[in-house]
Amino acid sequence: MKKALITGVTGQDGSYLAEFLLEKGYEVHGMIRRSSSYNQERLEDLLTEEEAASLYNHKNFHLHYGDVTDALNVTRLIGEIRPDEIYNLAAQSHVRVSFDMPGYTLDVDAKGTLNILEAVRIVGLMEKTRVYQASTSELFGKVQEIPQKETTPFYPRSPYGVAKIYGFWITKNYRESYNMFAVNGILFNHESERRGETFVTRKITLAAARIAQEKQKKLSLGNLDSLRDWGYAKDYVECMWLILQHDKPEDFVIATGEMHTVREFVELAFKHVGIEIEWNGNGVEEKGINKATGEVIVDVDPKFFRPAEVDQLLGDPTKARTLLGWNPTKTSFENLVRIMVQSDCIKISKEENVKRMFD
Ligand code: NAP
Ligand code: G4F
Repeated sequence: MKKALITGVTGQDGSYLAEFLLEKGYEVHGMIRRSSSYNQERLEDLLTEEEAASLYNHKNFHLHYGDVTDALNVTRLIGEIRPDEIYNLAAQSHVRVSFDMPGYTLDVDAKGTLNILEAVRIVGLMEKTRVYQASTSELFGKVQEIPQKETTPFYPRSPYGVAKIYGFWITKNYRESYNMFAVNGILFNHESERRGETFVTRKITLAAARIAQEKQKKLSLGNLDSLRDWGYAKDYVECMWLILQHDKPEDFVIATGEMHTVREFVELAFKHVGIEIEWNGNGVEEKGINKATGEVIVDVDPKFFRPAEVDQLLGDPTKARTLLGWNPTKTSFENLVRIMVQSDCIKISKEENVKRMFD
């Protein structure tokens, strides 16, 4: 039985990856941070009702307290678990927040990656353990060619992107210096019903669900013109695994090869709840109006603008399709938006039912 260690197991990707690896028969170890409040909601889906009684009783699933910035802890955990595969997904992953917390983002996203690689070296697992680093399309930032592929030069536009550049290069450096199987997945935006609520897609689908059920009046957003290559997180975790099963340690771009504006995402999300949006005005004055009622339900708030923006991202998944046999269009953009809106409509109506019980 193969052993995998996932850092960032409580995040969107970590929870899907843990499910995926358990299904493949892995013994899965996840690193969780100590928190004063419960932080394992995304993991609950992993468990049967019986197993849910105690997360720690799942036969092949083990959680360990840890933090990637704590080199001692990381080294001890890797030395004790001796994993065949490490998926380093832990990150301060919010681009806007990285402008407010550049130092912290550096510690987690850059130094944290070094701590993992160095731990593998120190405990003598360089030949055994394969390391996956969660790199990102934010490395391309101010894009130098369209679409972006493995050979496209980087030009990051945020403290997050800059910290992740260190993670990318230190992973490549350990591969070249120590002959380690250490690789980067350069993943473009991927979303799901488990996406954090302050990323734009989830903010939109939650708002569409709430506005349709009259629980919210208006959605305020930043840059509506921004273009992203959005895929489905569940499809992308499969690719993380495929990258580590490849016969050679290589870096891969993972994307759908299609991009859409934030505005298009909004239109489609509201269409799924039966609301047609008409746009009026430009820039900060732009408004999204409910065609049926004439109400303004979307506006622009400059507080959501970024000091430096990544205007567009479009990935070329040819290498992953050809060498890994991965299907980049398994879940279409339309279907992704539908899945997310549907899930949020159910979530909001459940919350409402519970609230009614106490009214
Ligand atoms: P996410 O939902 O924000 O999850 C991040 C995870 O990292 C959470 O489990 C978080 O734990 C954990 N974490 C944060 N700081 C940590 C620390 N110091 N030590 C240990 N764990 C820590 O992110 P995601 O969307 O799943 O993304 C997974 C990875 O892929 C990240 O590295 C992200 O930068 C990268 N990535 C994501 C995308 C995307 O579109 N989703 C695209 C490219 C790359 P808590 O739950 O305790 O906060
Ligand atoms: O959803 P976002 O916050 O994601 P962003 O910045 O693209 O970063 C995500 O994808 C990266 C991969 O490319 C990951 F590495 C990273 O960890 C993260 O998962 O913003 C998407 C776009 C941006 O251009 C932003 O300016 O949407 C624009 N936007 C417009 N209004 C907004 C909003 N973003 C957020 N979060 N909130 C808004 O109200």
